[in-house]
Amino acid sequence: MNRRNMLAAALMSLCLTAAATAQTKTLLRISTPAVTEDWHAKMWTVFKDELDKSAPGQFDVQIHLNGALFKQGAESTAMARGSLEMASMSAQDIAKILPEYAIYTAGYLIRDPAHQKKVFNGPIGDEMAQAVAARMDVQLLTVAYLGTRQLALREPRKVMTPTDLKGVKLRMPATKEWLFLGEALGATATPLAFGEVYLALKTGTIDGEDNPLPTVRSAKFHEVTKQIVLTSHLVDGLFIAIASKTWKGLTPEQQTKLRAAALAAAKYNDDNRIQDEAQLIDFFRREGLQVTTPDVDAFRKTVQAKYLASEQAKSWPAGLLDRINAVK
Ligand code: KDO
Repeated sequence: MNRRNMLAAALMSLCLTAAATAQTKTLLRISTPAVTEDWHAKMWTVFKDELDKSAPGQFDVQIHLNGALFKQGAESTAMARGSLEMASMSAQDIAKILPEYAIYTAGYLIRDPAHQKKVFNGPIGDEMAQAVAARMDVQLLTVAYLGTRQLALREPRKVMTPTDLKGVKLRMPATKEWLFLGEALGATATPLAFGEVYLALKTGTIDGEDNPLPTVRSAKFHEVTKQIVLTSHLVDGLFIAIASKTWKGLTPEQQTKLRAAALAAAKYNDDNRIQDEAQLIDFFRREGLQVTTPDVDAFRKTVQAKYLASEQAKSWPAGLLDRINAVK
């Protein structure tokens, strides 16, 4: 064999080895509407790094941000159909298929991040995870704190109680549970995908939007809003989820490692978001926004009353509300 042939043969065997390795790796495509700078986008890199360390060469983790692979809300169907392996799912995504769990979309239900962790990473959360696995073909691995949702308005106004939001076109994500929340707050809820919010605020198609403060900053909504109203109406969470088909194809050891990587990712997200939420009010004020505190008790009372009187409350599992409230 001359030198050139030897080189070609070496190259060929390298390619074959690479192809064989790629084939044996489990593909994990991840899709999220989150923007690059948001903690719940960055947490996926933590997930990937953890898995590459604990199970080297076993997984091919591909992260797709900005809703580039699947649009917001389409992830769970994509996972069930086998065209996506992982995503973060909201309670609203779950409620589309399991209306009884719309309870978790209710304003002023979860009290704070610690309450959220205890509810979802304990027996109450396990019940929902079992129902999700059975009916949606998706395994929920853990909850990640998305943050406490506040209002961001294009033009400043005095907002003390829900009545002050009358006529305000408040963008909400496009499902009926989200729209219900916007209306319960007293506003006119307007459905729009997350990726379209910045432009809609800029052009005035909407008067405001609701999101946790870290997202307001990472999606740069503060550039196109003048006031933040600290309603704290939803302690929001996302569930790190994997398609059941993928999950069942893993060895128990791989499942343990994958769950550990998901927990590490959630912890990274939670720690950073909680720290950010404590600091961002000053940041927004420095950026020239008004940050105001309404009568949160008035908002809580009105919103809770609307949920309790709603049609959806009739399908909440008996006793679940009390059990959630009793978690300390
Ligand atoms: C949003 O569209 O406002 C929302 O905050 C809803 C969440 O459930 C989640 O989809 C989130 O967007 C995206 O991950 C983008 O941050």
